[in-house]
Amino acid sequence: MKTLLVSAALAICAIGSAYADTAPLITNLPGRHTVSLDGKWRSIVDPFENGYYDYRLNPTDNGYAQDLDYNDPTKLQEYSFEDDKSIDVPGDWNTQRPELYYYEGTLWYRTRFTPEFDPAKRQFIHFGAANYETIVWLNGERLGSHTGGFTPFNFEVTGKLREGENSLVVKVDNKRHPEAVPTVNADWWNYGGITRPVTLVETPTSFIRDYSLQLSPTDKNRIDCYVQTDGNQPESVLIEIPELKISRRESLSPDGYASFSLKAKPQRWSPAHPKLYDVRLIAGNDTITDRIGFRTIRTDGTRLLLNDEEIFCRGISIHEERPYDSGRAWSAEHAATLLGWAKEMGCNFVRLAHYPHNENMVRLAEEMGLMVWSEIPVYWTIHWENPDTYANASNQLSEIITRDRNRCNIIIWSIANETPRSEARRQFLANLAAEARKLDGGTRLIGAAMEKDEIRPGVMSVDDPLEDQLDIISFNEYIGWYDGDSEKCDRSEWEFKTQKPVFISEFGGGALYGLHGDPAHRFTEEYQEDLYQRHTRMLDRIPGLAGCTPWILKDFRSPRRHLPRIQDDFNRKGLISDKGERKKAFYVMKDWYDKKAKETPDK
Ligand code: GCB
Repeated sequence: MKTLLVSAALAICAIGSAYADTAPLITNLPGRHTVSLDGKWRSIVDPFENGYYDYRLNPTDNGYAQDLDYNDPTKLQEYSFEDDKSIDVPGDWNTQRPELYYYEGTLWYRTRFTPEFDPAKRQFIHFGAANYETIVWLNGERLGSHTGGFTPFNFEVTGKLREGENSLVVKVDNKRHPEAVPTVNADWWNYGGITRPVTLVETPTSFIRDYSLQLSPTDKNRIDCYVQTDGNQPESVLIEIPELKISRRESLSPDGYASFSLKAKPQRWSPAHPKLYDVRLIAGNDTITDRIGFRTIRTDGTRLLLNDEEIFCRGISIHEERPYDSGRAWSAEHAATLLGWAKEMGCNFVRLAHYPHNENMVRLAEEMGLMVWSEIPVYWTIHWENPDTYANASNQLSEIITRDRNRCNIIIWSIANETPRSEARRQFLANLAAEARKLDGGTRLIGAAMEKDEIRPGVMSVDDPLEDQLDIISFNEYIGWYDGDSEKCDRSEWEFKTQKPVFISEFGGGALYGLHGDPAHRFTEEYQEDLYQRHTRMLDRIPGLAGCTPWILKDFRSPRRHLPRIQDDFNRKGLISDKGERKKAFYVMKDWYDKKAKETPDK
């Protein structure tokens, strides 16, 4: 265990990669001294990237990043942030202005802010996420760049902040690329912009950058820990968990690292008792706080064991979209509504599809007793043979594990969704699975949304070599929607070669809320209701079924859905409409989950 944790910490120290020309990631922002930079920023829409490339297409820092005021008509200047429209940060740009609804390209953001800061301390600017490629300048000086739309990143600005007004300029480009992660084709809206909060973080010269406290997977009376500080190192770190009467001082190595174990008998976190402990870490002048839960998760044959007791995952898939107006969700309020709907349906589990969701979702789910499947956007036709594509996926994986490693409710890291089978893909995903295990210290399961196979007429299974890399047999199947009609559920039987928990990561079908008719007619609520009724009966016949996450909680925007008056740019497979109305199938799923909760109660 110790070696695993050491290598995890070393891996996340790696900086300056092509995908993250950033400072090493600072974790647990809610537990630190921070100032929000959110609000109304200025913007320039720049489809030809005129503010960045000169007319020979050479990149320059001398363009819009310089944020010049336009007040001297004798000089030639062809931009100004002053007269353009403002834009909310955080927030996708697509739902803020009608002309940006389909926009894919570069948009420049600018804020001017006057921070209170202590020049004797260190400062960082942290982004919760920006989709997809981001370059950042402070007072005209380039701070760095980041690639990937759903993970956090930060830049050190110590010694770069001015007393008085500062200019922060951010270029965000959400163009799709074949070699990117995700690639050009996906079934969700490519919301662009600074989609999560921007924060100024102030720390002492030496501070606790990252840490891990997780129950040992093999000993329920042991908490395995590491701490990584940053800067001129203090000699030791103090960890306190007052409720467990733990107060432990550990020496730090010359590079600010300590790895150790604590003897403890914590009450374990579970959906029925989502117990979290107040934790305090102190190193030198730095103190941070967190609330951390402790649990184990493992498999035994086809059973999924949370804290050594069998659990059935009553789940639902969720896209990160606002509950009532379907832009990118980011706030605690959005999370409370979405997760509240999941709870209302009887869920104890959520699949946060198809990319890492904002931290509010994960943290609130933890408090509400919802287990989480966390996913990176390795989706469909990724370029398996391209080493840059791998480096990009691996960077996103490492950033999300770094952000969320202390969230005990995450029990599955999912490394891919419906990817076409090939040897190159197998190798790519085997490497990612190994990385996830290493970074995580082995405290979670590895999954992926595979696809089902009809191995004989009417007999369903999964025949995918990727399964060898995974802890569960997790897959999407759309019997009754993409595969036959609803009655196919009645005549489908299931068998699996291996003894692992079976997890259906997607099934479902579309319905427009309020469209009623014959259960044989697609897109009526009755079709979806009938499909769910037959489906739940089929689920009852699947050997080793340990959970499922039907597709999906709420209708979501998709550029692939063009049926007028029914889809209108929405994927209608939600059990709840884009306006928050429950469709009939919502209640079918709720009834089935009520039954499952009686059969396998949460402990
Ligand atoms: C899938 C994908 C999901 C789509 C869904 C659909 O298999 O994983 O991203 O949105 O099907 O509705 O077609």
